[in-house]
Amino acid sequence: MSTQLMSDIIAAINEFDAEKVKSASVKALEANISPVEIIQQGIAAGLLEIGKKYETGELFVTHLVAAAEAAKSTISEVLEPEIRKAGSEGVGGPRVVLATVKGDIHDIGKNIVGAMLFSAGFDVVDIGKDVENDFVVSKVKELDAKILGLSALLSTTIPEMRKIIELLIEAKIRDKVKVIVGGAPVTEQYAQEIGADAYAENAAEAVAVSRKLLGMD
Ligand code: B1M
Repeated sequence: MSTQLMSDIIAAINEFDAEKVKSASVKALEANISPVEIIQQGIAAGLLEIGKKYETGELFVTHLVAAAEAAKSTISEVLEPEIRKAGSEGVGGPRVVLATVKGDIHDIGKNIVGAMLFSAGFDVVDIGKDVENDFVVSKVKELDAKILGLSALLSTTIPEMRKIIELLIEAKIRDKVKVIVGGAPVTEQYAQEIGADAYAENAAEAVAVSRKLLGMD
């Protein structure tokens, strides 16, 4: 049942059919599959297939856009509200500044990370995608953030993460904030290389490492 529903979502993403993605996701929720599982096993898996077809030249950027739109509407209208509803709504929790780095407009993963952190009680300030490095640092300072979460999906944009960490050092606030990095091309090793505090492979891990870094467990 659950495998069939996930296959339906993957197929709907590959058909760029937003209504089908939505109805299959609602069915999956009704079958007690968690919104996070629906995103990971269904929607993200479908997008991964689209990405592979783009890489081999079978699909074009317009297809990436169409698949992303089909995914985004279901996530924002159906699944994110479920994730947020289940949690403690970020009231009074440690503040997190979240951004997709400069030059990068991929924000589906970042938004899921934000919803999960919010649901886990963090006070999430999402400053968007394609964000200038100086702006990231100024927001961390202004909001006295305890965590800075950086997302990047392009191998050409991950170097911005290192630059942001350097700017935090220059601004003398590196010791005041924990930096967590994530996104498909980012690895544990890269996180260490650039002096980040942690790497998280997915949204659930972002919550776990944030809690760990702040000594909340
Ligand atoms: Co783009 N794109 N894209 N794209 N796109 C990829 C990333 C790509 C891998 C596709 C491919 O070739 N196979 C490839 C990058 C290759 C590379 O650099 N290694 C690529 C490319 C090349 C491009 C363009 C350059 C195409 C072009 O214009 N020629 C262009 C770049 C635009 C730009 O940013 N400047 C581009 C554009 C786009 C769209 C705008 C059309 C659209 C994004 C829409 C949007 O986000 N609003 C898009 C999409 C949809 C994709 C794919 C197909 C799907 C990405 C996605 O949303 N996945 C992607 C293929 C792939 O990922 N393999 C691809 C689902 C999402 C839930 O997963 O974002 O990985 P993800 O997030 C996960 C984890 O990574 C992690 O947790 C999330 C949830 O579990 N995570 C974090 C993410 N951030 C985190 C932060 C954390 C912790 C965990 O802590 C802070």
